[in-house]
Amino acid sequence: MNAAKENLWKAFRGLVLVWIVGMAIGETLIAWGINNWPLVGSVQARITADATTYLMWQAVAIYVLVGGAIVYSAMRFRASSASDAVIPENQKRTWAPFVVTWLVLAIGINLANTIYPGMVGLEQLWAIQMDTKSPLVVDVTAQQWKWTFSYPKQGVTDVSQLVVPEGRTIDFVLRTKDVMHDFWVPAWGEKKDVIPNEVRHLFITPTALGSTATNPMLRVQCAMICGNGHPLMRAPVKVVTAAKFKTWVSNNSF
Ligand SMILES: [Cu+2]
Repeated sequence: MNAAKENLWKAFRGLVLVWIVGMAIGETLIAWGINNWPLVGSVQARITADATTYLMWQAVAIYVLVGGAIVYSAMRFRASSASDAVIPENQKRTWAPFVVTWLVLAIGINLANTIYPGMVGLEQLWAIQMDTKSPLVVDVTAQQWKWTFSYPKQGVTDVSQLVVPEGRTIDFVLRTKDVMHDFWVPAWGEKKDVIPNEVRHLFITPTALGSTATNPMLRVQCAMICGNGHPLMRAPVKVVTAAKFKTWVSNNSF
């Protein structure tokens, strides 16, 4: 092997080492972040959290590779004097195999991500919606700057607290009296814009018991700037057992 090739191998091994060390640090941080995820409180949130996690693992690997190559090259191939600054002939040409590999990899990764978690995840979310035989219907009315909830089948109307049972899919029927708002319970993973003159649906299957008092991730929060009172446009949430929900419906208290 000639000296130039030898040097290239050395550089390549160095970069691989940088990548491994960078990955170890980055992926450890990600793992720590996942263990401290605020609250995954619905079937749907599990799906979106898994997708986010998968993309984060991947993003760290690519970021460390690209960032590592730049920093590593800048240090290893630094010109130490003015005479060294003459660019060698072979560095003025594009190395076709590299460009082709890079393009194919980039296209491949993007395509793969479109399929998983993209299409697979959407399919899972839609399947829950399609498979639900008798969802609990909750009418949600947004207005500047408050939320009101009604349960048409239970005969509960205009309550300011959202009470839902655990483990049952809920069909939130979203309407607004004025401007655009956005229905969002952070722990449930999904959110949906509420648009004037439209009736929109969001299907959620809560899996975590709790309330706003014990975990602020369980609250309704408007997620679309809608005027002065927007940051305070929230409503308390209570996720209870099916039995407790029944009691609440008949007594309007627990
Ligand atoms: Cu708002």
